[in-house]
Amino acid sequence: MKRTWWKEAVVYQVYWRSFFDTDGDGFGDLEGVIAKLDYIKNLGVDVIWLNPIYESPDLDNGYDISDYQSVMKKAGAMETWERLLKEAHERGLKLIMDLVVNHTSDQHSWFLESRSSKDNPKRDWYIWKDAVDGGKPNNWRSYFTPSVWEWDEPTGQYYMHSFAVQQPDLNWENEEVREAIYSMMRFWLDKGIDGFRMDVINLLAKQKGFPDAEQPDKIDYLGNNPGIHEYLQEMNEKVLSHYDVMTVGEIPFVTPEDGLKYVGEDRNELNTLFHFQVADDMPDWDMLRYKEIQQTWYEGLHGKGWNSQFLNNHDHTRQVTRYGNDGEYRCESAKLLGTMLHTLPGMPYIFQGEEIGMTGVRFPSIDDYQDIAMKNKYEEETQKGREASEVLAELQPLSRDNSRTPMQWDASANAGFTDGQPWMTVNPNYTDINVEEALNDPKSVFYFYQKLISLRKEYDVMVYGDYQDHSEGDPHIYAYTRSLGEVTWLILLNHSNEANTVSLPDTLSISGKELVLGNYQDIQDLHTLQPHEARIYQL
Ligand code: TEU
Repeated sequence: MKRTWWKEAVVYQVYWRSFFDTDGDGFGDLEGVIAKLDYIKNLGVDVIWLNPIYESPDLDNGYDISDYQSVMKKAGAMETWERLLKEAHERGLKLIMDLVVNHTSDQHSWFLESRSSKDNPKRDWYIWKDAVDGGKPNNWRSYFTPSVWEWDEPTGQYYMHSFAVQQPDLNWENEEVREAIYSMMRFWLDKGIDGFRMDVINLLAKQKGFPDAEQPDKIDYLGNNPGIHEYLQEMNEKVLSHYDVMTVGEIPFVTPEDGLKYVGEDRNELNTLFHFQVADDMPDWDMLRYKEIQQTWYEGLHGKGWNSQFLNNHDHTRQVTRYGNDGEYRCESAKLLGTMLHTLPGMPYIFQGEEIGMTGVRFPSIDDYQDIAMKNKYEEETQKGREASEVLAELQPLSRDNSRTPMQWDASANAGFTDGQPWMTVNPNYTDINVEEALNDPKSVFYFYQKLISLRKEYDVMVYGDYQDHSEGDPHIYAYTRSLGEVTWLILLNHSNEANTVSLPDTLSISGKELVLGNYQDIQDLHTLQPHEARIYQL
């Protein structure tokens, strides 16, 4: 496959509001990201993905944008953002921005105009429908509410929102909308950014005719609809192809077969994607399913398109808590998961704090939570008469706030994140798990990640090597090779709280072979992996 800079890159996601606060308002800010650029650089990553920083009422943490071309006051000023870009580039770091164009905030001037009257020129910029039989146009559910339709009394129509009521969906069928978005994209690209992470980009095209869904709760009908590829090809031709940038599309409900349509190199749409088969099919770890997902995506994209690897982000519970061991074997587990993500085919994404093995949280009361998705669901369920404590317990494990607690910098008050009152409660384990601690410990998760990333720079087998699973059917051990030319690497992972034995074919004998990296100081037995042990061999 053609070699490109972004295929070789490791991305670090900065959820700025929880990263580092420099002005004491309790929110992280862009100045805080600048202050920590050397830390990010030291990890060895190549690209920063910055969550939305645009002007916003901030009901969905910046994913409800009211002005695409200005910076949210909480984050800083345009001048600060420009300095961030400059300082990142000076350190050889690239910067990609979140592009949220399925919807805007209901406070965006476009929507204010659109809802002002039925004959406003921007009426058609959003999706307006008449009532059907005196009720909603169809039975579709939104991500955050029981219906995608919200009644607008003054103009007597419903508008569509795939997320919160305050996030109306744009009408991509309207050419003026598309041109307005393209011009906004050029605005940021001309400032010198290095690409976009595209929020729910496969939702832009809606099902023709808006028919009722057979299973309204299974909201996959919101995405991958006819017309989506025409929009993305147009966006590519009119905008992206004129810049040397990378794009990663957030693409829920996608199979490898459909995924290729978005990232196939001959398709001129996107470079790479986040699919959610792992997150959606595996509330808890399921090794057999995970291997199957890796296998089908590898076969689907091999030689034709590029995948991404991640297990957590600002929407998904921290990986050691959700999928690994955040107790006794927290460090081993964090290193094992890191080894896996950095050695499977595709670009690895690190979510801030992952590199020190940060964990999820369980707050005692719903009032301690901020996540609009969780709060709406809590409302919906308790209003049905369900026991509040039961609903809370059900929502806690996957609450998006698990990953949104402030970055733990040191053991001082508020984990060194802010001098003020943090916008979200700090995880109480910050006294043990923090950056200062990690940087002082040569055996920390941080230095292990640093090593993984530097190996990627040194050995292109990690990036371009063919993949083969040698552990099919094993529920704990994951053993696979990556090979490129003469070089073969064997990765052995024991994703278990118990020791387990590996059985390998003779062709993959590890005796006398070079151990490139491992997460245990001593190997007790060559063919027995200790709990959460991870090893990389060069054969
Ligand atoms: O998230 C969309 C989203 O919720 C899904 O991609 C979900 O993670 C997937 O279907 C797996 O279940 C994006 C943003 O990341 C999120 O923070 C925003 O709230 C949302 O879009 C709306 O903009």
